[in-house]
Amino acid sequence: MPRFAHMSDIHVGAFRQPELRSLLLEAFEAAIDRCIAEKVEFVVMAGDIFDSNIPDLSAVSRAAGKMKEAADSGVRFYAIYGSHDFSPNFSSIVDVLDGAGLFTRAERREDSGGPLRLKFVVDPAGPKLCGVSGKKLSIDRDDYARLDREALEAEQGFKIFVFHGGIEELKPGSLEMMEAMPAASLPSGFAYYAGGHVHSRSISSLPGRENIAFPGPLFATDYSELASLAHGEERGFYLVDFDGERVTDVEFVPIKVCEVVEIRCSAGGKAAQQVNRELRDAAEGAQVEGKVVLLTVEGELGAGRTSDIDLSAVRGILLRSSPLSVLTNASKLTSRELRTAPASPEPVHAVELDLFRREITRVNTKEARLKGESGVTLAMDLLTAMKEEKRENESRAEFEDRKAAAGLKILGLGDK
Ligand SMILES: [Mn+2]
Repeated sequence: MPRFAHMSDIHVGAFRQPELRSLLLEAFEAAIDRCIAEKVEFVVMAGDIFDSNIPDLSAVSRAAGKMKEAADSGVRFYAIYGSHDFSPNFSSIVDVLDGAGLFTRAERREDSGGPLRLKFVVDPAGPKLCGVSGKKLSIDRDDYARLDREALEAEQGFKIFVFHGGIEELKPGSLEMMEAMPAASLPSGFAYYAGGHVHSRSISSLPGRENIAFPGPLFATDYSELASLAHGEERGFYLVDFDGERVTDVEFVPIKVCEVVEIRCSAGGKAAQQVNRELRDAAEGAQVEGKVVLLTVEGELGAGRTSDIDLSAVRGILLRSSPLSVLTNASKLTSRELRTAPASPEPVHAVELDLFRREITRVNTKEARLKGESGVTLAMDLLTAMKEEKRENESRAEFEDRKAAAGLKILGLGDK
């Protein structure tokens, strides 16, 4: 029985730490090795193969080398862009690999501005693939609004639709804020819907649309996803058996490249020295050799400042037992002392407000909300949003996306 593999959201190039970048590549290599061993006809990659449009090139080179190895043993690759590796203005590494013949883009548009027509790519084993790439800030919403679904539904044969976006009816509870589209946006009657973008594994069927699958990442792409690994979440990809007409079996193939452990300390109501002591004790007792260690401190300190928490000392203790990597996260640590500090108006804030109030009278527009005090509020909100800084472990693309989305939301131009 012929089979194909479905992966997504691999995010090659994610993480600043070389050892984590390397683990991510190991996961990719293990997945491709398994595809070769299982003699898959082809691999469908549903977007976000890379963490940005131009990721770290040594990571790209290692990933491309593995794909070449698979290609040499007869495995074909079909890919679309995701919101991370797509760029509206610049070339993406996906274009480069497409140009080099390493994979085939599953999105073939015949776009003349009217209805969006897609062409099928026919794999030598018979399946017909088509898809819509994920783009930035839902430019793809317009694609689905214009999509000529009837033509795609009329096509005969074993069809796979490749897409990168959440489905409203299937959104996991943990991602309820995620922007999603109704299942009706997808053409009906395909044998398999190879989805990406949702970093949480699921496969489900809805009326008229069977096998809507999201494999999620092969490893992790940030701190919180590493934490889910520590708490037992499995990551991997789907292996799909098919006959000429339909899917006969879908198997989840777990990929595990390392152990991840989390040392979590709640600082709630405690003094800084006590938290330091607890952290040191936890670090002394932890079995961390050869593992990725996450050190999470959260909650509101009862006494002392957040800067009194000495994470580097705890890190030092952990490093003595040869872990693969130690990551710390105190982004949810606050202190009562800081919160009850006298609230004096921030001088910078006052200066900005004053400046906007003076200048708003010169704004020449018919839009009422851009004028007067509401215009000032809008300008202040926008300025605050644009001052946001890049978070630890956030990629440049994620950061830019987040910032642009925040700006559009304030302007009332998007709801992401
Ligand atoms: Mn992704």
